[in-house]
Amino acid sequence: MGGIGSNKIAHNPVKYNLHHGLPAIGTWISLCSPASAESMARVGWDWLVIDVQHSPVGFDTMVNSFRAAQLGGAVPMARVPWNDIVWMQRILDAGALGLVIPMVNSAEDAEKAVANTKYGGSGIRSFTSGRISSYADTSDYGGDYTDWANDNIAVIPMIETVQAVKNAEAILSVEGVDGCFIGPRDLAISMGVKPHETGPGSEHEAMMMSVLEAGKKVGTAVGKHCDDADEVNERIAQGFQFLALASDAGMMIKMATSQFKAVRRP
Ligand code: 3PY
Ligand code: MG
Repeated sequence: MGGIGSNKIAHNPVKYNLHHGLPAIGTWISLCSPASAESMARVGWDWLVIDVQHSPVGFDTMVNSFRAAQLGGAVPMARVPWNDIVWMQRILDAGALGLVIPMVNSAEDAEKAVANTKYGGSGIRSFTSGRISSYADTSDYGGDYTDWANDNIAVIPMIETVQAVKNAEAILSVEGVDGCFIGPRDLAISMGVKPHETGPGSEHEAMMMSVLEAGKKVGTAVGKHCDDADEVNERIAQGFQFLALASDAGMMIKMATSQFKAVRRP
């Protein structure tokens, strides 16, 4: 058993961090490019989320992006399009070691997200020896993959509506939820506030902090999407753990824009 790129993955380091009070920091892959995933992974992020909800990524490209992330040493994860067994099962069989599930608004939604991800018991995932099972156990027909998957695949519901914030403690108390991820923009939309009405001192910020408090109370990790490294550092200090720093597309455009503006034409 070894690291994320080896033949046998000992354990999922993202899940380990979330359960041991440590941060797990990554970025979003929205460019629909395995080359981007591979290069980003080699930067050193703990994980990469392939955004299957909001990028136009195709299924084959998503699978190759998982491979590329793993090759570069980052835990391959996906934001699934919806809390839906059809999508979640296929994306797990394709090799995601963690799922970020949008718009989880209640404990019932969270229970469904967990069930969609797990085998046996209250789980409804169906088995085949997919590509990732051989990284858990190389014996015939998946070996102990089902137990390994139940133990190691991270389940991270998104809290991104007013209703979800109100239900945060219940959502974060559901067995099998490894952490939550706040979607600040959808939360703002749900609150009916504009971007300039968010930030320090705002009701929007207070809502996000109340989710963090709920997480601390029940002992479940909380995360959020951040704009830049300064925010990631600030959020770590506050106690957030699962932190996304922007996206490959966002960082490319930001850097390209600043470089383009810096060029002096004769
Ligand atoms: C949001 O801000 O709504 C998000 O989903 C960020 O990932
Ligand atoms: Mg969102």
